[in-house]
Amino acid sequence: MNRTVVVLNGPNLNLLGLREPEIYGRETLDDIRAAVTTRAQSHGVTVDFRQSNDEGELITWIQAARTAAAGIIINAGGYTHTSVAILDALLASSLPVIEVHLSNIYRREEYRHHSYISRAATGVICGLGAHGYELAIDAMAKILDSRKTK
Ligand code: CA2
Repeated sequence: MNRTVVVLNGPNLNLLGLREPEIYGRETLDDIRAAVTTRAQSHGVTVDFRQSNDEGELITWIQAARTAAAGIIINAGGYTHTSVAILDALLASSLPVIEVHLSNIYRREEYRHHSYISRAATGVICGLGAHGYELAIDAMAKILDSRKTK
Protein backbone atom coordinates (compact mmCIF):
# COMPACT_ATOMS: atom_id res chain seq x y z
CA MET A 1 0.00 0.00 0.00
CA ASN A 2 1.19 3.51 -0.81
CA ARG A 3 2.49 5.23 2.35
CA THR A 4 3.66 8.49 0.81
CA VAL A 5 2.29 11.63 2.46
CA VAL A 6 2.55 14.98 0.75
CA VAL A 7 3.22 17.86 3.17
CA LEU A 8 2.30 21.15 1.51
CA ASN A 9 3.22 24.60 2.79
CA GLY A 10 1.73 27.79 1.40
CA PRO A 11 2.84 31.37 0.96
CA ASN A 12 5.48 33.00 3.15
CA LEU A 13 6.20 29.84 5.12
CA ASN A 14 9.66 29.91 3.49
CA LEU A 15 10.30 32.89 5.82
CA LEU A 16 9.89 30.81 8.98
CA GLY A 17 12.58 31.41 11.56
CA LEU A 18 13.67 34.60 9.81
CA ARG A 19 10.84 36.93 10.95
CA GLU A 20 8.02 37.08 13.53
CA PRO A 21 9.44 34.31 15.79
CA GLU A 22 7.02 35.40 18.56
CA ILE A 23 4.13 34.18 16.40
CA TYR A 24 5.61 31.36 14.32
CA GLY A 25 8.58 30.16 16.40
CA ARG A 26 12.31 30.03 15.70
CA GLU A 27 12.41 26.88 13.61
CA THR A 28 12.97 27.22 9.89
CA LEU A 29 10.96 25.30 7.30
CA ASP A 30 14.05 23.14 6.74
CA ASP A 31 14.07 22.30 10.48
CA ILE A 32 10.41 21.28 10.19
CA ARG A 33 11.15 19.24 7.06
CA ALA A 34 13.89 17.35 8.95
CA ALA A 35 11.71 16.69 12.02
CA VAL A 36 8.76 15.56 9.91
CA THR A 37 10.95 13.25 7.80
CA THR A 38 12.42 11.59 10.91
CA ARG A 39 9.00 11.17 12.51
CA ALA A 40 7.57 9.76 9.27
CA GLN A 41 10.39 7.19 9.01
CA SER A 42 9.46 5.86 12.46
CA HIS A 43 6.00 5.07 11.03
CA GLY A 44 7.25 3.64 7.74
CA VAL A 45 5.86 6.68 5.96
CA THR A 46 7.63 8.54 3.13
CA VAL A 47 7.25 12.32 3.07
CA ASP A 48 7.17 14.57 0.04
CA PHE A 49 7.64 18.02 1.64
CA ARG A 50 7.01 21.14 -0.46
CA GLN A 51 6.46 24.90 -0.18
CA SER A 52 5.07 27.34 -2.72
CA ASN A 53 4.00 30.96 -2.73
CA ASP A 54 1.78 30.23 -5.72
CA GLU A 55 -1.85 29.10 -5.32
CA GLY A 56 -1.90 27.39 -8.73
CA GLU A 57 1.24 25.40 -7.96
CA LEU A 58 -0.26 24.20 -4.67
CA ILE A 59 -3.39 23.09 -6.56
CA THR A 60 -1.27 21.26 -9.16
CA TRP A 61 0.52 19.41 -6.36
CA ILE A 62 -2.80 18.49 -4.68
CA GLN A 63 -4.09 17.14 -8.01
CA ALA A 64 -0.89 15.10 -8.46
CA ALA A 65 -1.20 13.71 -4.92
CA ARG A 66 -4.48 12.05 -5.91
CA THR A 67 -2.56 9.30 -7.72
CA ALA A 68 0.90 9.60 -6.11
CA ALA A 69 0.14 9.80 -2.39
CA ALA A 70 -1.95 8.27 0.37
CA GLY A 71 -2.63 11.48 2.28
CA ILE A 72 -2.10 15.23 2.40
CA ILE A 73 -0.91 17.40 5.28
CA ILE A 74 -1.35 21.06 4.47
CA ASN A 75 -0.56 24.42 5.98
CA ALA A 76 -2.01 26.65 3.28
CA GLY A 77 -0.76 29.83 4.99
CA GLY A 78 -2.86 32.87 4.10
CA TYR A 79 -4.72 30.88 1.41
CA THR A 80 -6.40 29.04 4.29
CA HIS A 81 -8.69 32.03 4.71
CA THR A 82 -9.31 32.85 1.04
CA SER A 83 -9.07 29.86 -1.27
CA VAL A 84 -12.16 28.00 -2.43
CA ALA A 85 -9.93 26.69 -5.24
CA ILE A 86 -7.60 24.88 -2.80
CA LEU A 87 -10.66 23.54 -0.96
CA ASP A 88 -12.06 22.20 -4.25
CA ALA A 89 -8.74 20.52 -5.11
CA LEU A 90 -8.55 18.87 -1.68
CA LEU A 91 -12.15 17.62 -1.93
CA ALA A 92 -11.46 16.26 -5.43
CA SER A 93 -8.39 14.37 -4.19
CA SER A 94 -10.54 12.03 -2.07
CA LEU A 95 -7.49 11.62 0.20
CA PRO A 96 -7.34 12.03 3.98
CA VAL A 97 -6.30 15.61 4.73
CA ILE A 98 -4.85 17.05 7.91
CA GLU A 99 -4.75 20.83 8.19
CA VAL A 100 -1.91 22.31 10.25
CA HIS A 101 -1.27 25.82 11.54
CA LEU A 102 1.70 26.87 13.61
CA SER A 103 -0.23 29.59 15.40
CA ASN A 104 -3.60 29.33 17.13
CA ILE A 105 -5.64 31.05 14.44
CA TYR A 106 -8.57 31.46 16.91
CA ARG A 107 -6.51 33.67 19.21
CA ARG A 108 -5.60 35.95 16.33
CA GLU A 109 -7.40 38.42 14.08
CA GLU A 110 -11.05 37.67 13.25
CA TYR A 111 -10.24 37.15 9.54
CA ARG A 112 -8.04 34.18 10.47
CA HIS A 113 -10.85 32.40 12.35
CA HIS A 114 -12.43 30.97 9.21
CA SER A 115 -10.66 28.27 7.19
CA TYR A 116 -11.93 27.14 3.78
CA ILE A 117 -9.55 24.17 4.05
CA SER A 118 -11.19 22.70 7.17
CA ARG A 119 -14.22 21.50 5.21
CA ALA A 120 -11.93 19.00 3.44
CA ALA A 121 -9.94 18.06 6.54
CA THR A 122 -10.21 14.89 8.57
CA GLY A 123 -8.56 16.82 11.39
CA VAL A 124 -7.08 20.21 12.20
CA ILE A 125 -4.06 20.97 14.41
CA CYS A 126 -3.26 24.55 15.34
CA GLY A 127 -1.34 26.53 17.92
CA LEU A 128 1.33 23.94 18.72
CA GLY A 129 4.06 25.39 16.54
CA ALA A 130 6.33 23.10 14.54
CA HIS A 131 5.38 20.18 16.80
CA GLY A 132 1.96 20.25 15.14
CA TYR A 133 3.50 18.89 11.93
CA GLU A 134 4.90 15.86 13.80
CA LEU A 135 1.52 15.28 15.44
CA ALA A 136 -0.06 15.45 11.99
CA ILE A 137 2.33 12.73 10.77
CA ASP A 138 1.40 10.55 13.78
CA ALA A 139 -2.30 11.03 13.03
CA MET A 140 -1.89 10.38 9.32
CA ALA A 141 0.10 7.19 9.98
CA LYS A 142 -2.75 5.97 12.18
CA ILE A 143 -5.31 6.78 9.49
CA LEU A 144 -3.24 4.86 6.90
CA ASP A 145 -2.79 1.92 9.33
CA SER A 146 -6.54 1.73 9.88
CA ARG A 147 -7.06 1.36 6.12
CA LYS A 148 -4.71 -1.61 5.79
CA THR A 149 -7.26 -4.12 6.98
CA LYS A 150 -10.26 -2.58 5.25
O1 CA2 B 1 -0.22 29.72 11.81
C1 CA2 B 1 -0.07 29.32 10.65
O2 CA2 B 1 0.59 28.31 10.37
C2 CA2 B 1 -0.65 30.13 9.48
O3 CA2 B 1 -1.11 29.21 8.50
C3 CA2 B 1 0.50 30.96 8.94
C4 CA2 B 1 0.07 31.94 7.84
C5 CA2 B 1 -1.13 32.76 8.31
O4 CA2 B 1 -1.59 33.58 7.24
C6 CA2 B 1 -2.26 31.89 8.80
O5 CA2 B 1 -3.31 32.73 9.27
C7 CA2 B 1 -1.82 30.98 9.92
C8 CA2 B 1 1.20 32.90 7.51
C9 CA2 B 1 2.49 32.25 7.18
C10 CA2 B 1 3.54 33.33 7.12
O6 CA2 B 1 4.69 32.86 7.73
C11 CA2 B 1 5.62 33.78 8.07
C12 CA2 B 1 6.72 33.28 8.72
C13 CA2 B 1 7.71 34.15 9.11
C14 CA2 B 1 7.62 35.50 8.85
C15 CA2 B 1 6.51 35.98 8.19
C16 CA2 B 1 5.51 35.13 7.80
